[in-house]
Amino acid sequence: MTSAQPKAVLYTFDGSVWGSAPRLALVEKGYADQDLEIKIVDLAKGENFSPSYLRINAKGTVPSLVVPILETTSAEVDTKFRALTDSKPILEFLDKSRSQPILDSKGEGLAGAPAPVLAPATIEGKALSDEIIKLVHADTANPNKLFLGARSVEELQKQKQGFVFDFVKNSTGALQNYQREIESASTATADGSSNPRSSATVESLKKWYSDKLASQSVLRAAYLDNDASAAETLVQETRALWHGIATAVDALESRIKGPLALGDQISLADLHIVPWLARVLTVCRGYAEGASVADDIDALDAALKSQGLSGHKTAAAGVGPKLREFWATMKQRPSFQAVYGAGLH
Ligand SMILES: N[C@@H](CCC(=O)N[C@@H](CS)C(=O)NCC(=O)O)C(=O)O
Repeated sequence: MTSAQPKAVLYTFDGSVWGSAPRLALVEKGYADQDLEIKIVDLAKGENFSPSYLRINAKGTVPSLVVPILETTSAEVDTKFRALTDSKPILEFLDKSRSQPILDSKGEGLAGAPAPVLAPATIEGKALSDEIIKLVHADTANPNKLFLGARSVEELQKQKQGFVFDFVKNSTGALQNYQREIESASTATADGSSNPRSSATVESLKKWYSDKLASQSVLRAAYLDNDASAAETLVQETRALWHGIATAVDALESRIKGPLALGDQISLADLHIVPWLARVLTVCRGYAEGASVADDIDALDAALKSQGLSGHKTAAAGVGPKLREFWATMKQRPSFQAVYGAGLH
């Protein structure tokens, strides 16, 4: 990516789990600030639900990476863009786009930061990497749901006094506003004829907002409407989620080679584990409420042990040595300091 070329744009939010994965990758890969543009999509204000953002990422999630594709087949060089809308392909793209052969071909040689290869070198390594990435992205261990959840009605009352309540209120409010706007949008053109394209867009947006609001109904009713049965459902869902988290912690303990996921070398899998674990530890620190823990990972240890999560190795014996070593090693890295230096999220 030289300055003559159009730049890629990363849409992200600093407090988000998966938006932190490309942030870590940018540092690990040695990208400079000017290599790509970063645009903040404020999830706490529901900016990810705006029709303009949904045109970039139809799931309404961060991160997204919009990358230029140079078309050189015609006489003139034309730039088109394509959007990557999931952290896994985004990290793979960032890995490939700054490699030593590319730097050499641009004559940038050894100038600037090194560009380590993050993709595993072997078929076996790739299989393990894909397995680890899949397990931390499993919906059964979803760290965002954990953050918005509560293990008891008392815990929900506490959540209602803090940031989570504001988050649910503001992002739901934004979603409802966008829905109202689209419901009242006219698809008629100036001459009174209907424009099929815009009418199809309006219809698909209407459906999107209605589906999204339906998917958040338990959260909304539990937080904003003080609905007792929704509160109970949320508690049951959060308890089930803790089994998923414990399963993921067990799996990480048995899969991580040590000290990092695939051994000594940093790889793509590490940059997916860290955001997941950082958010899980943030939630566990919240449970511990100011109680002093020697290390963040001890808060996870305490949370796993205190919940009677039978059938999970690490819930019975505590967080194992592999995950502890992984966390201690990653915390030393400049990428970790750049993304989490001000605190876990
Ligand atoms: N599989 C996606 C998940 C992205 C995701 O869930 N992002 C969260 C923030 S960490 C989000 O944008 N949530 C907003 C929403 O779901 O409404 C990825 O890895 O990029």
